[in-house]
Amino acid sequence: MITSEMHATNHIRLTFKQDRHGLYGHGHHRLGPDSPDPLEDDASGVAVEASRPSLQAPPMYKVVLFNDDYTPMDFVVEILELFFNLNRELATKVMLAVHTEGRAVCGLYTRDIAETKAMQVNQYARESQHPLLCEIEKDG
Ligand code: TYC
Repeated sequence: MITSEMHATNHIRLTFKQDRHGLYGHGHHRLGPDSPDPLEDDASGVAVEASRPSLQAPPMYKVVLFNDDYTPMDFVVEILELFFNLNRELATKVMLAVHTEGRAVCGLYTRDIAETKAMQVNQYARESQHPLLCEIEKDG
């Protein structure tokens, strides 16, 4: 199985003497005279440091579809095909799950994508004069 850690690479962060002087001010030394800054390369004025790879996966959001008594089943199937890339068979199953259970998850995405999908679904439903409701929920 592929995990996000397998894609992690070590990056090199460059900092410049000028930047660090800017942070702490000239003449304000954090290190004593006998302890040269291990990050500083005096010849070039460039300090090189391996930054820690960021391994956190982004929070994920469920896109949830809710049942109502008026939206035609065919329209819900069309929505699931159009916005969630489900084939006819799977779209029909998810639509029936919403119809019988009251709600169902149609996809799991990062926040921006989940918000956009829910917005597109609600917009298309309103334009088509159906009360179909789509919301997002934080996963976990
Ligand atoms: N309950 C609707 C009907 O009987 C069908 C429906 C399914 C509506 C899923 C909304 O998200 C929904 N026509």
